[in-house]
Amino acid sequence: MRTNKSEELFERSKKRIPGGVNSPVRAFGNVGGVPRFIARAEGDRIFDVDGNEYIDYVMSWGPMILGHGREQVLEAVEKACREGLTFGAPTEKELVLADLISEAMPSMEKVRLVSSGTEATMSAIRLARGYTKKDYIIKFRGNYHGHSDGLLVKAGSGAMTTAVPDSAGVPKGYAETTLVAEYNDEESVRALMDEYKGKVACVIVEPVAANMGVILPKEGFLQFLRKITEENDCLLIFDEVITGFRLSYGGAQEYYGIKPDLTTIGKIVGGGMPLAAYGGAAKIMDHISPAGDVYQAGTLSGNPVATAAGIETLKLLRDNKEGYAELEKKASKIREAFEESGRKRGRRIIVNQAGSLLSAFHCGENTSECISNYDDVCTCDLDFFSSDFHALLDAGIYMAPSQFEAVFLSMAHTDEDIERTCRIIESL
Ligand code: KE4
Repeated sequence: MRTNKSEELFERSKKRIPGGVNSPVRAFGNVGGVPRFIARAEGDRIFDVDGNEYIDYVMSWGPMILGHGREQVLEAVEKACREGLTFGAPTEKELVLADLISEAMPSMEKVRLVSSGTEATMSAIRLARGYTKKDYIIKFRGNYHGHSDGLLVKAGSGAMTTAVPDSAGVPKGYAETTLVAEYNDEESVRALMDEYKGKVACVIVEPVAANMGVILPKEGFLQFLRKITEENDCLLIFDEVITGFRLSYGGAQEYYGIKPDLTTIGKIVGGGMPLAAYGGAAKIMDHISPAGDVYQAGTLSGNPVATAAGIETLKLLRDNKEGYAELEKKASKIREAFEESGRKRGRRIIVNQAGSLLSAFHCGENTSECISNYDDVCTCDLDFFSSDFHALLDAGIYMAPSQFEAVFLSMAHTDEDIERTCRIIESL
């Protein structure tokens, strides 16, 4: 496969852009090789600058659930562009989108539109602290909520109760009020709640973890979080930036039947444009400026082009909810192909799947029988993963360039392309 144009662009980009990319995971750091510079996309396909064509299973990390270039979305965006890219003033589209979000996820009685998932989670955390007047937050090791300082932390080895910054530039003081628990480990949450009794503002969780690969909540785990937050008078925040409109039209909260106090969404809700949101009960959200004293703002928040894309995307999903069952069936075929591929090679590949979200964990010799937390993920064989990643890429199958990400399908993935993908996976 010729990749010299991507190689040349990557070398030049590294001289102008840190790491040659505008978001780290795109640099193929986990798998090596040349990141493909993409020229265009259509349906379930992407085309790189060397003219290579791939079936796309990244779908821009989740937003493109309808596939690339869905006509109705493009038309709405083109129309909005002609009416004006941005005004910095309220528009009817923002209300239409907020109504659609609230109708899909009734726990989001009030909604604030922002421009990225990071902004949504950062603002929801500030709101939880302002509303409860408490400072500590609990997050889970291996959960990713964007790159705001207080969320960019994970427990240091052994120090599971106070975090150490995961990134340079995050002052220790910023991380000290971030407590880190273990995903699927109720005792680790209970211990923190007891140790910091009366001081915890919220628990923020990915209801299905998808940033250490896909890890499903154990039976009762989410219900436990709902109960222990109510008992401790703190808020439960569902970070549904990935699961929102992905697991089902109503997201994980509909899929699992749990009502969080606050929800953050992104990706799909913007239809491929920079748009995200956070929301919850009016009694909480009315603490947000200018209604209340928790400040949050944004020049391009709810801009007319992004809201046009989001409105059209949600309407198409709302009016085609049976598409989610189809999507899950396609994902199951991919899961079965990866499992078969491991069996044929005498290797273990464990695939976790929730709805159409899945990850194929390439097991190491010490990997346990199931992958249910961060420590399990760390036993995977990253060389095995990256060898399969590159074999698939060379065969025209574009999967996430990291063992710690998810496979994203779209409603544009044809049965033929799914079959073709399965054949290639099984031939690895
Ligand atoms: P953004 O700021 O990237 O829009 O959203 C941050 C975010 C928040 N919450 C969850 C659960 C997320 O998964 C994300 C971002 N997801 C990654 C993919 N794992 C985005 C890809 C990237 O970082 O380039």
